[in-house]
Amino acid sequence: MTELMLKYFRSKQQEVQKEEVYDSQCPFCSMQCKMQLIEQTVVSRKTYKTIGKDNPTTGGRLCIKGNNAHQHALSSERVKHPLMKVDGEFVPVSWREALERIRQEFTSIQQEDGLDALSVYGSASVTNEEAYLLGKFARVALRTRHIDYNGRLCMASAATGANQSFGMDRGFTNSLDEIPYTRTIILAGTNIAECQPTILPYFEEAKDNGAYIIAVDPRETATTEMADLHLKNKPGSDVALVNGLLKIIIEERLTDETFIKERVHGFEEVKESLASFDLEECAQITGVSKEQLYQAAVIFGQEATGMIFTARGIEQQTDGTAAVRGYINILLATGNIGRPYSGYGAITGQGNGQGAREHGQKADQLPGYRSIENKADREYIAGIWGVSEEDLPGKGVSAYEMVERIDEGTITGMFLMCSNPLISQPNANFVEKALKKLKFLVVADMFVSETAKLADMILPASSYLEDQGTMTNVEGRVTLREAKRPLPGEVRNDWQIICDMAEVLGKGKYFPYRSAEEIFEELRIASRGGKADYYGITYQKLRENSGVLWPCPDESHKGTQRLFESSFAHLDGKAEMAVISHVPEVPKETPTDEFPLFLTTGRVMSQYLTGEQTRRSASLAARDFESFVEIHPDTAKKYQLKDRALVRVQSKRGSVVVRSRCSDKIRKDTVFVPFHWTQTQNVNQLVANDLDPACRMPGLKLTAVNISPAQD
Ligand SMILES: Nc1nc2c(c(=O)[nH]1)N[C@H]1C(S)=C(S)[C@@H](COP(=O)(O)OP(=O)(O)OC[C@H]3O[C@@H](n4cnc5c(=O)[nH]c(N)nc54)[C@H](O)[C@@H]3O)O[C@H]1N2
Ligand SMILES: Nc1nc2c(c(=O)[nH]1)N[C@H]1C(S)=C(S)[C@@H](COP(=O)(O)OP(=O)(O)OC[C@H]3O[C@@H](n4cnc5c(=O)[nH]c(N)nc54)[C@H](O)[C@@H]3O)O[C@H]1N2
Ligand code: SF4
Ligand SMILES: [Mo]
Repeated sequence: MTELMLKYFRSKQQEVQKEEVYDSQCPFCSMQCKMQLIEQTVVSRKTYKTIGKDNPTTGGRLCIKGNNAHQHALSSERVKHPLMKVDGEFVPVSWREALERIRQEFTSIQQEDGLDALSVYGSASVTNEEAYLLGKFARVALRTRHIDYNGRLCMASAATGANQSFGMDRGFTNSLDEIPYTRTIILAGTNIAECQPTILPYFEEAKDNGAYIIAVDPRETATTEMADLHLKNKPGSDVALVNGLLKIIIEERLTDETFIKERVHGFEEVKESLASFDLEECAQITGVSKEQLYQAAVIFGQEATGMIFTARGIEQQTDGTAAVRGYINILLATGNIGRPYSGYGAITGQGNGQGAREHGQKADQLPGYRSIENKADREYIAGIWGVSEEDLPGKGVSAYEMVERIDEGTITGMFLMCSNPLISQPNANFVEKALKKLKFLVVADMFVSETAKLADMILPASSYLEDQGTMTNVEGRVTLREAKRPLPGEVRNDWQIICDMAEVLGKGKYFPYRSAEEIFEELRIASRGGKADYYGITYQKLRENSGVLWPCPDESHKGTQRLFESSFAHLDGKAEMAVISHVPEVPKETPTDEFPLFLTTGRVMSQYLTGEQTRRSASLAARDFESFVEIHPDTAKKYQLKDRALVRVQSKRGSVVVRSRCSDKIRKDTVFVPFHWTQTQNVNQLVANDLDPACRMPGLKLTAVNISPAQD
């Protein structure tokens, strides 16, 4: 730095009259990068900057979304008062008025339509404390069976698959720091380069150390570019693909017989089921040549260690659970699990995608990954909550099925926290029609989201800078998000909003908490002895160790780096291989004359989910300010479409108009549209509502469509 520059910076520093530093974690993806917001006051103007902070998972790295996260949190569009809809317009009201109205409406709905007529729709972007409390609120304060959350659209198949195969579901079986030392990696339906950018150095290091990377994706992405071999398969063909790979591994005698004998059930049945599966047929279904299938299978089977990572590309399918189980089959058959540098990872999506699926927000679940249908589990949790077991409701229905119940008229009221289903649910036109039928919809959000516009009441919720609590990141590490920035206006923390609603409903004695930490202390006990055991974790321990990997059963326990080293979580300690069929139970949409192309959906780096947050950040919005359709140039030509022109993409259910981006990186039979935009660009108007029978997740990644130049 020159003398002149130094002088300039010194004088700049002197101008800073005040500096506040707020510790937090990124509000976006599952990496949960630790960060600091630096707020400087210069003369009377405030400036803001976000910087990364060192931690074991991301080492201080941030991606572009994290760098700009404060922009939406500080946006003038934040909802700062409760808003009540009066004659179609939102008017600010006091918390007292808002809560009293909620009491009246919820009480009358339950009197008229029954306890189960009220529903709760939660999120995996809230803290563990809030996810836990929302489950308790539904069962104890409302006494409804109907609670589910946005994770049903996200990770339900990964969770179900892991539970069925291993007996337990922590997304990553190994900590991230093992990745650099593995010999082979399969990345199936994941775009980590855009969706979890700060994870990349682990994979780059593996590559530098000589690992062979195989990617499975219908598109070339920044992630597949890293791969040595890219299987550019047809959308929705992953079950056939994994069956083909496993057949080759078995035929080439690359299985680990000792491991199979000692630790696995079901191998013989799987082997038998694959005997009649023809690899020519596999190549035809998947669109991947037999040579490439052999190359992938033999390299993965031969190497001493291997890891498989899956994400929404293979999971958001009506046979997503089967695909997850198929990839796990490969690991079990090759003995690549429970050992150093070998294991499975379902790459979590939302900030608390892992923790929020463990503590009772799911329709069939109680805290600590307990089951609402198991008598002993019910008794244990009822005891902690101070209610009787008989008073706990039973299992409810999944997120999309709740919308169907609303349409049928059996659910008539809803409390929705931290989600935007109008944009994120499939079959969006139906979802809108259904939500409009609700007698009373309460939405807790930071903004007037597309869904909040339909609400009768909006409650102003806090941002990541203002809401302390724990989040469980991609590797299963429980982390403490500090959040000291004062709440703006009348904004309240989500946990406080839940407690306030319980209070007016006459159930305040069950919700006496004064801080997130007090809730966590109860969660610890509620999870004790469960599969997701957090009992040994305290806020102090999280601060001292920068996070703890669960399970952590007692205070002297250091947390669990690697799962399944000596046994799996099923009762007899063995893992279960699964016979899976490439003919799904729920038929997939296949291209027809009328709708000849596959549509798949996903993400871009600068936008996050339904875009409510990132579209309010000037720096991020500027990068991608509108949706698009990625399309092969030959396909564009065939349908008389120009590059960068407006295109109508249409399915049986609706249509969107988006701009074409011609690229030979995508298959000729497939188009790709991201789902971050609303209204005429909301791609979920096109997507089918078929659900995976095992986990009730919609097949968001596969729709049959046609394309044409937009008229205007
Ligand atoms: N920038 C950004 N990052 C995010 C998010 C975001 O919205 N934006 N969201 C977060 C959340 S909640 C989640 S769940 C994760 C999602 O993370 P990912 O699952 O990695 O993201 P997607 O783009 O949905 O899908 C991944 C890839 O699957 C491919 N794919 C589509 N169909 C198929 C198929 O049939 N088979 C195979 N093998 N692949 C297919 C797509 O081409 C895409 O490249 O990202 C998290 N991180
Ligand atoms: N076609 C298609 N559809 C998809 C997907 C896909 O790949 N393709 N992916 C699916 C996936 S993986 C997911 S995770 C879902 C996500 O779907 P959603 O949950 O609907 O998406 P978000 O945009 O995260 O919505 C969060 C809302 O909560 C608000 N919010 C943010 N933080 C807070 C907070 O701390 N408290 C409160 N009260 N509110 C807050 C935001 O302003 C926003 O309105 O979408 C799914 N839908
Ligand atoms: S979006 Fe994900 S990778 Fe990017 S800074 Fe936030 S947590 Fe980290
Ligand atoms: Mo997600």
